[in-house]
Amino acid sequence: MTARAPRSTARSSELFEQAKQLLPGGVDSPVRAFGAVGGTPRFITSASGATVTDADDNRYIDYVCSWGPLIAGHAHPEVVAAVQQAAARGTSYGAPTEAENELAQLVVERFPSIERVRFVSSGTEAAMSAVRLARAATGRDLIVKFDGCYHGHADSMLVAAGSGVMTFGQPDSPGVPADLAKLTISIPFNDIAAVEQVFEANAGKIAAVLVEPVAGNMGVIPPSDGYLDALRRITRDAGALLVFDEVITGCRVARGGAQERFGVQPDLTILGKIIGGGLPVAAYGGGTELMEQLSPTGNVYQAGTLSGNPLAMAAGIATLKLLDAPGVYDQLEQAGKRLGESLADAAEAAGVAVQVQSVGSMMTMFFSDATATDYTSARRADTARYARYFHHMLDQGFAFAPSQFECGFVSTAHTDADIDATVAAARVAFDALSA
Ligand code: HOZ
Repeated sequence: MTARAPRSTARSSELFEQAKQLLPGGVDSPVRAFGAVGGTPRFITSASGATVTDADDNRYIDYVCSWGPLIAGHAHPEVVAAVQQAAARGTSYGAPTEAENELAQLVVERFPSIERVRFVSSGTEAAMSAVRLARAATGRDLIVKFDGCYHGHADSMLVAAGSGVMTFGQPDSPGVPADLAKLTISIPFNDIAAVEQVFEANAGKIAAVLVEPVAGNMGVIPPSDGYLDALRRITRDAGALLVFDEVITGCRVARGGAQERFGVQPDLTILGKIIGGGLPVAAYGGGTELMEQLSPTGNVYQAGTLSGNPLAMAAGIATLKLLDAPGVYDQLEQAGKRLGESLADAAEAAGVAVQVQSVGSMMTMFFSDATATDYTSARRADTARYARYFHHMLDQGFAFAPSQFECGFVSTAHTDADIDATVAAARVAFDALSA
């Protein structure tokens, strides 16, 4: 299915006006409101493979992919069938199911650092629970994170955060008690000296370092050479836990996530998105001794009515099985490379300064003349120019994230023809920007 250039946004506009009378800002998650790029968010009515269709019957090649989970494309027949079959057997039991064992098995065989896994319903919940476990296990309170990294919206994590809070230029949120925020120390990403200093200044007090091993919520910023190894060494020496937030990178940048790709094993891993195949699932996992400190074996409490939900487990199992087909990760890698390199060439030919930063099938094109290595350099990107590019692409039927500071995703449903059509549209966009 190809993109079809938008004819009208009348119905989406009408729905957005209606939504604003019902939902704060008309949305359930801020970046979707198009605040950073202007214009009307498209209300989606259906999706299939690499495309989404909106309420005005416009069709877009989609690089948002529900912000990452849909690595096999929208409404993959095997995922849909698995969810339908599960739904027919009941939508939730509040009791253990075999499907939880099956998805857990698929997770632990992919991530050697994970011997036990606990399923929850969102990345926020997983990160919040991982922090609680890390504090309990170490008997320490301080958490270190990195400016522009995002670990969901739990109070302790909304400190110099990325994602929507970065998009809207408000890295902290009212409502987070100062006494709680002061237990989170945020320092620049990709700066080993800053980590050493923070451990020196807070000896014996740091429970954990949380990191997106490839930053994806300030746009894609890969770790510099040796950075993740340094985090591993410093945390181990200090008796602190290293927590990889692989909500985006897990099962994406390699079968076993960033920890496989970069060869660094964390103590705890936070997963989400792909392991739920587009349904609300996240998880945290680690070694047996650590994870068994959770209730009911241990006394660190965390629970959830919809945890391990059978529909969500079914979608996750079907998705992870699809990813085990031969050559899937090579295909994703090649598709990411084709898109990234072709966009960079097209921008250069048009004289538009961009930095295409990608790891496998996740990518951000920063409108900037210098590489983004951390929050400060990411922020130098020209967001107004990104907004113009975004709308030129949307108008031609290609949907990217409505913020400079998010990533785009390629799925196994994106064909070479889709990517070539995207690059042809980008040439038009770049020419318009340089005119
Ligand atoms: N800013 C979120 C992704 N990093 C957006 C999630 C959503 O709106 O679905």
